[in-house]
Amino acid sequence: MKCLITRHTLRETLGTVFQGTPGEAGVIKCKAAVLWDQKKPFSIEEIEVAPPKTKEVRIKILATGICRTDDHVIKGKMVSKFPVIVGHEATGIVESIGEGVTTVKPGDKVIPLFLPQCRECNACCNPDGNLCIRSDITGRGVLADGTTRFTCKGKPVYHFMNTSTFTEYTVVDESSVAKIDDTAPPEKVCLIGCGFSTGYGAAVKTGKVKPGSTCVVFGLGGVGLSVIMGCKSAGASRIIGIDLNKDKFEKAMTVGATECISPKDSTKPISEVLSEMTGNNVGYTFEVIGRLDTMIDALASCHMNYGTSVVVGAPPSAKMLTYDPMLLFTGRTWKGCVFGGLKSRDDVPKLVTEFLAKKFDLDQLITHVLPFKQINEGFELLNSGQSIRTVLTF
Ligand code: PAD
Ligand code: ZN
Repeated sequence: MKCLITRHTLRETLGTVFQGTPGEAGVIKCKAAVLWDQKKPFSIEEIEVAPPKTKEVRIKILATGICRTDDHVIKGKMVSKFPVIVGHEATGIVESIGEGVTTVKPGDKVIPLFLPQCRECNACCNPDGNLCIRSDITGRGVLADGTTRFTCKGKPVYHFMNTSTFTEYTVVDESSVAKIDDTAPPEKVCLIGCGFSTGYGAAVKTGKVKPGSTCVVFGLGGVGLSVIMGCKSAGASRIIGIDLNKDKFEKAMTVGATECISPKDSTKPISEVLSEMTGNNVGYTFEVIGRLDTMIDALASCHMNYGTSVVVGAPPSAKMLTYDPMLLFTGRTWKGCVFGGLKSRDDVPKLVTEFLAKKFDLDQLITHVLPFKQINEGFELLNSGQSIRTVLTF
């Protein structure tokens, strides 16, 4: 797709790069997939992308993955303002920077971060924290200064979780972008911006899976498969995958599951089935679906005393959970994590380097690659259960 860029000339190298003084780039007109309202398809529109203000970065997107969290916005399960540009799992090239930006420069290959790392707030300063105060998990839909950089047909268009990657160009705060190795393949490492890191981190960082343990993963989508990869790399000896869709089992076994079951195959509660299968020895469970009933199932399925259960699936907005406190009284640990508990700006470049060193394989997660303009088809593949990750390329 062609972009019309005003006020400055372009250089085509790895991407489109503004060579002038920080803060002096012009408005970019480009194509974006706009969601005008919930429960509506994406509409490819021409939008205006304002230049980056102080401490902001404008990025040309090269590739972006489709994640269930984007679909939660379409379905109204996650709070958002409309119109909005969603998408949060991408690789891009820095096109221009605002004043005061020091950690990236035009031409750098980067991953936008839906979980920022300002390196100043309590969560960023605590070695165990990662939920930066600048995170937009409540759906404000604006950058740090309280405004948006997108307009379409004269109307402001909202941002999504500090990223908005279903567009040829986006603007993010400097705290929401990490420079990565220049040689990284964009259509693969985009998954490190969300799905892979969320799942892998949930196992190694939040769950702290121990060697020799038994792990159970509820939900075998892109994030669940990444949990399996994390459990395997942490040395788990048994990894049981659970999904209603048995078509997901083969891939789960390929990435490290030792067996897979469907809750539909037994009339007994899944916690009993798992207890019988393992001799009552499930060390870790991970809920990677985003449903209240499976969050309780996962909690009840880990060992009543030394088990740990991690909520990874995004909870539906404004829903409450009722559970028997005896589940916790006996000693279980119940945790959750955003972005796998990882510190985004520190850990994303390291994961890219580990990927390049072949420590893990992202190809297993990518089932489809489509041109950006076929975004609606990408979501149909997700909703029909056919895809793990579809990557859109520009
Ligand atoms: P996905 O939809 O590709 O995978 C979910 C899987 O769960 C599918 O294979 C379904 O068949 C299966 N499933 C659905 N219902 C059930 C059920 N009742 N019992 C068993 N299996 C079932 O999604 P994904 O892998 O992209 O994302 C999974 C969740 O993780 C989703 O809620 C998403 O919003 C969340 C997420 N959280 C974070 C985070 O930072 N915590 C980041 C990214 C995604
Ligand atoms: Zn995601």
